[in-house]
Amino acid sequence: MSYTQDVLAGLRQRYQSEPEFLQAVEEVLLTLQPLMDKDDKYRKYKILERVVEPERTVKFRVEWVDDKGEIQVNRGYRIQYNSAIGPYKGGIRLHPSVNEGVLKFLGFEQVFKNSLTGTAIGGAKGGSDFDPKGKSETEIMRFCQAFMVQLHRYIGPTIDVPAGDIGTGGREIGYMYGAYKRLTTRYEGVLTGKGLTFGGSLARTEATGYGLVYFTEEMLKDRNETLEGKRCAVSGAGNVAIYCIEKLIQKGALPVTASDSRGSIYDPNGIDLAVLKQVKEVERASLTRYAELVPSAQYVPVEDYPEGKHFVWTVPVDAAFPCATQNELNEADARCLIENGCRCVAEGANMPSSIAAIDVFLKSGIAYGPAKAANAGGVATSQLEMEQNAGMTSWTFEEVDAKLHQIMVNIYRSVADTAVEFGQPGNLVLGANIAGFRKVADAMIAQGVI
Ligand code: NDP
Ligand code: 2IT
Repeated sequence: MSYTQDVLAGLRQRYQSEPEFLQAVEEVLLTLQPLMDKDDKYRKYKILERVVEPERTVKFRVEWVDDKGEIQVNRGYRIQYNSAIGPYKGGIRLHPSVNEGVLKFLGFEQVFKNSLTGTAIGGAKGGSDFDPKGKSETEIMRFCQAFMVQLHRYIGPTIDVPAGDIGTGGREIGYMYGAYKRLTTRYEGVLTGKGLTFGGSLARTEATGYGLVYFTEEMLKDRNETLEGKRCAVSGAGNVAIYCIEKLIQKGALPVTASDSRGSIYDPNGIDLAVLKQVKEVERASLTRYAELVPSAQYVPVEDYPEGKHFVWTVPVDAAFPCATQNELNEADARCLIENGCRCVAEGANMPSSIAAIDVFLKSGIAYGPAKAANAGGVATSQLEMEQNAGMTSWTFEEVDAKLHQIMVNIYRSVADTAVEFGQPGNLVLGANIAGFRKVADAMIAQGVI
């Protein structure tokens, strides 16, 4: 059995109850074999066995009091996955589906994504099964404070720097930052995605979506194409989706869909960004509200999705941008996209495509940008926020955006070149995994068995 298969077999036995984690590891390990074949040192130093295990997992109880005076209990986590190339860095997810396996998949991906940014940040992920939906402003605040009562002991600007993810945006980061400061009496860059009046970076809000589109432009450039005039399907209606849509519009493309957990909207005239922002960022309402405000939009509730498919991937488009959550694009969705003429898929969400869907994309020869490369602009700009905090300075929007753009160009180049180096030009999955892994693995070897 090959080294990668051998390690995978062991993991499948040990972590049967963590399907998302096994899926993320399988996707990475299967593409690493050519590197293992080239250099035996990774096997000699047992790098795969080591890199799949988090350096440390912190689990804690989060207790808080709701508006009715009732005590609520949630489970909190921080998975400090790998610090070989820098302090732990990664978001905090607040969603009822959060468990240790989900956060392990996210942390594992984060290690290689952060490596690809070309900056010195290790990988981590955290979160809680707290459901922000239907909670009042004061309940959100009390939860964030209670979460930080535990988390503050384990983080710091050179130790571990959390940020946002699903359910954690600027509001939640603000409350967590306030709690950290009160508990530690330290004013320091311990979180990213902060408000602009207390150390946040301009363009961090936009960064993941903008970076995704910059990456897509590079993929298309290599095929002598641009985004101009392209019809695009986008899923999600949160931070990543909104700023992906914004940048697509700026580039002359026509995003025609968005979705949330209850349904999707399709507007053949193009999504009205101002209305989408009003509904999602200001009113925090469902997309049914968007359909009320924009008569040309069709609203399709989840119950009416075609059997086994996600509605947005059934709309004929030139390019698709999954920006909601993991496993939101399956094999049938992938086939449907391609049959309808889609020639480009770039992932804003983490692990949105199933392994079978990825296979369909790779075999079809379309431009396919995997998450850990395509959505790395968010964490890369978080690192720029850390840099500004450390230098006690702040840069203009244009400066940060220009650095983000250059980082995405560099990521594309290194991923595409690595695919060529290993004899599989255009396979950006292999390129991203090998390029991300190699730097971390070599740093681990250099630092010894610790
Ligand atoms: P948000 O919470 O801002 O938005 C998430 C969106 O996805 C919402 O529209 C939400 O719908 C929808 N969604 C979430 N879970 C599900 C689900 N289980 N089924 C259907 N729809 C769902 O999160 P972000 O935009 O920040 O994150 C989106 C994705 O991008 C995630 O995979 C995240 O890990 C990834 N990502 C985020 C980065 C960041 O900087 N924020 C950076 C890189 C990747 P509803 O409103 O109904 O809940
Ligand atoms: O998945 C991700 O890259 C994020 N949620 C952003 C992490 C960060 O530290 O900015």
